[in-house]
Amino acid sequence: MTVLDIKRITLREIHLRLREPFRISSGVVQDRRIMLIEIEEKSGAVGWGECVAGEFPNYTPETIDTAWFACTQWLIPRLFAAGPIQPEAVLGLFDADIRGHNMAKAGLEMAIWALAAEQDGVALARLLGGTRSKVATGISIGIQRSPQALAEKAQQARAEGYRKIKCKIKPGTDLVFLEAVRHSAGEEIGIMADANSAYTLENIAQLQALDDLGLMMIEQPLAWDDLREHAELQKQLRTPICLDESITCPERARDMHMMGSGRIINIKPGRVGGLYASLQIHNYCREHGIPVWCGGMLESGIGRAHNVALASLPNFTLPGDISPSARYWAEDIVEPEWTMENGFVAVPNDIPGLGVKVRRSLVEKLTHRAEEFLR
Ligand code: OSB
Ligand code: MG
Repeated sequence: MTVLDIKRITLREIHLRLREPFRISSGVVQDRRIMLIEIEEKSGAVGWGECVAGEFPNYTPETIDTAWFACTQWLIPRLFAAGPIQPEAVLGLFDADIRGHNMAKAGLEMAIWALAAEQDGVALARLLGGTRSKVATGISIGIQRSPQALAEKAQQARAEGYRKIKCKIKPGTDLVFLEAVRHSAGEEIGIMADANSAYTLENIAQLQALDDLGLMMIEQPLAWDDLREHAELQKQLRTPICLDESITCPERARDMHMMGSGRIINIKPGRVGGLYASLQIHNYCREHGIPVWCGGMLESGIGRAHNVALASLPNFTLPGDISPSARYWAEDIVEPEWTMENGFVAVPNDIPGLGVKVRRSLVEKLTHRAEEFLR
């Protein structure tokens, strides 16, 4: 693998307004504050990454502000001190005595992967070992005002071709809401729920009541950092548990398997420290018969490019949260925008790097702060 000699890193914060507010059990977002990372090699080649941390620590402890701080204070200085580096080695470099801050680490690491693909003249998907030419797409629908409102959204998603419908739930907006979705979307399409840690073991009857809906899975019902109680719950639930928040590194994926805390993993590269850790989790799950799918964090077209590349790997056997650009943005920052056909997003296997061009002038226009680092 190519060794990269990094000369310049630029951090940018852009603001992108979602077409509609997105509500999960722990909070709501309308204006995304997104940190972009641009890395330039000695050769002049450039790679882009996106840090998926949100404005508030309601999903994991990180925020865009903690990530910015981690990048400027610890991670970029460490990268510059290390000299020429390969993408596979970046997370190891970062993890030595710098705990956590996975989304900050991932933003930089993923930009370096994109840079490596650019430098090698290969598609990022190919560089990662992707084998698909298109990836199946699911929609993630935020918590709605009423079961009817949710059912309408689900019905519309099915008509648009989505291959999976994920509904955000919390106690009080669960069973009746999901029943409405089942009725409006029909029996053929896979439906699942994502609780973002809104339940405890006290709610076990409420969760068992969902078993009869035949959901594909229920995502992260219990605490964001828990494995033990999820194992308790899985024993008493027919619906497979899929872990999201709890899987922060390959070791936690192994723990989930060993403890029986869940049967499916949602891999988000930002949450696990980047693409190298994502590959490790993917490989472990493949060896142990655990299906995985690629999660989303309301990314711009840059983060989406990384997710599409990752989801093209063979054990991503379930549809990912990889909606086309227009689902979230009036105007995306890449061209061409990401589109979906028949429920699939095409993998740009024949284009070197990310497979999309960053619209620099639009990025400049959306920028609220920027900081440049020269080596
Ligand atoms: O739990 O998967 C989640 C968005 C923000 C925070 C957490 C989650 C989500 C999503 C978005 O579900 C899915 C997408 O990007 O399409
Ligand atoms: Mg989730």
